[in-house]
Parts: sequence; C-alpha cells; structure tokens
Amino acid sequence: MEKTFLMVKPDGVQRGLIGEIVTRFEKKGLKLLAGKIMVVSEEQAKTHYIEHESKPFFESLISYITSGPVFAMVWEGKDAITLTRSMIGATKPTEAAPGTIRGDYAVEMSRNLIHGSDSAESAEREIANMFDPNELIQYEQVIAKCLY
Ligand code: RTP
Ligand code: MG
Repeated sequence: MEKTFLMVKPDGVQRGLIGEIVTRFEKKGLKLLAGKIMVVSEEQAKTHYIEHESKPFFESLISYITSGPVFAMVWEGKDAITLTRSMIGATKPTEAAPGTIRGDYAVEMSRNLIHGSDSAESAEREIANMFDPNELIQYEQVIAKCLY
C-alpha cells in the first residue's frame, strides 16, 4: 500500500470544496489516515515546494499557499499516488480533463484547488513536513476486501 499527501489549497477551502474533494477519494476506495485544517507556515511552504525554489513563480506560490487555511490529508491505497494525480488532473485547468477535480472546478493554474504528491519520495517528505507521525491513524478498511 502506498501513502500520499493531498492538500485542498486556500482557494478550495474558501470555495467550500473540502467535502466534495474528500468524497471523491473516499468513493474511489482510498483510506484516509489523517486530515486537518491548518495554516501552512512560510518554512513549511518552502520545504513543500522545494523543487520549485529556482522558478520565477516560487515567491507567488509560497505567498498563495500561506495566504489562508488549507485542508491537509494523508491517504493510503494501492497505487495511491498515480490514482490521485489522475483524479486531480493536469496542472493547467485548461488542460485538465472533465471528470478530474481541476477539470471540473478550476480555472486558473495559480488557483488549481488541490495538491497531490508526485512520487513516493515526495509523499514521505511532504507528510513529514505537515504531520507528526502519531497523527496518522492506521485501521482496518473493511471495503478493502472488495477493492483488492
Ligand atoms: P501541485 O504540486 O500543487 O500539486 O501541482 P502540480 O504537481 O500539478 O504542478 P507543479 O509543477 O508541481 O507546480 C506546483 C504549482 O505551482 C504553480 N505553477 N505555476 N509556470 C507557472 O507559472 C507555474 N507552474 C506551476 C501551479 O499552481 C502548480 O500547481
Ligand atoms: Mg507538484
């Protein structure tokens, strides 16, 4: 089983889309291990988006992600990273397919509603950046018997 870090960004929280987004992953059969509303600190934001440090949009990305509360989550499941990235859709909402979260609800690339880890290494780093290990709850997911 794979873990991934997903985060409803400040625009998604302000638009009241936390529930809609969580529902999609629940219905897919992923298991929610942790979730909290929080304000990302400057330091956490810079660690989170470290791979974009040298990009021209880095400063605006940091200021946006720290601009208001986000809903941070850890989800687990088979191929969780690839599955959630495909459910999230392309970075540019104009390229995100209908049926994906960004394809259905986002308009601007700078306000594309949700973040999803892009690799197992990123997921591990991103989870450690936002959660204490004891905030992740392990439990038996009864529907897993139907899924796998
Ligand atoms: P995220 O990390 O937020 O889940 O988004 P992503 O993987 O789809 O895209 P990524 O390449 O990691 O970029 C992170 C966020 O930076 C903004 N961005 N702006 N050229 C640009 O102006 C540009 N490129 C990326 C987007 O908001 C993207 O979600
Ligand atoms: Mg990314």
